[in-house]
Amino acid sequence: MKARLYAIPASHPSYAAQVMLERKGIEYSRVDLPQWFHRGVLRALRFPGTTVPAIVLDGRRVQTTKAIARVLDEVKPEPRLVPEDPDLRARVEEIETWADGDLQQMCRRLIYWALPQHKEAVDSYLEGSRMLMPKATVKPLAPAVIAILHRVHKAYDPAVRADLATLPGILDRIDGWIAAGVIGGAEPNVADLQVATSLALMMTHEDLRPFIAGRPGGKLAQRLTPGYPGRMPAAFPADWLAPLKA
Ligand SMILES: N[C@@H](CCC(=O)N[C@@H](CS)C(=O)NCC(=O)O)C(=O)O
Repeated sequence: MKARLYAIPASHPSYAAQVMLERKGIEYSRVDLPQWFHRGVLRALRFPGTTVPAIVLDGRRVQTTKAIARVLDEVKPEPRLVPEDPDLRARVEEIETWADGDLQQMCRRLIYWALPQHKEAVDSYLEGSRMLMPKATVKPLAPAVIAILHRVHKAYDPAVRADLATLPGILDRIDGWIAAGVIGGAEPNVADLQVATSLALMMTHEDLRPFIAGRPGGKLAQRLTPGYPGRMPAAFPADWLAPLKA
């Protein structure tokens, strides 16, 4: 069994799919596509959707973190990504759905709010990527792509300020799920991977790392996502960070 993973550098769901393949022991190669141009490439590769992660597994095309996890459980049941126990499964899938949607998107807003102020940080997010095109051809396009994604993700001041205000409550909930044993076990499930990769991306913000890294959720993210790329210098206004300091 052999897989090819199509990703975008530093994409949190792409990293989740990568860890899934690694945990399953499935041989894979990773190809990083440049943001925005990835759509044409995915179309050319005959993927129906426009997002990464996207994998080709023995000729089968699968897109989205959720669908990839289920196909991997089907072709290689152990270790399980989606728990078999119905009660645990229900709780894990509820967290997975929230993280796949709201939490992933919050991370995108935070990054695309900060990147326009620190365009030089792009280099750090490309570290370790295996780009389809040479980095030298991708980097000059970064400012234009960042401007587009800032608008696409509506990474505007009120939304980002509200995100930072809700972050302490989100971190408390994550720590509660770890304490309850729903996530944070020895073998990660789909909720672990969704949550951990989002927290890993959040911790690339110099502003946010001190509030996350020492907590159970932050420790889980560091355990599951070693070497997650990216460093975002301090960017958020002090009063936006006040809820985290409280
Ligand atoms: N929740 C989905 C969404 C994936 C997603 O939106 N990925 C982003 C990268 S982090 C992407 O492909 N963006 C490009 C686009 O929307 O065209 C998943 O986990 O598969």
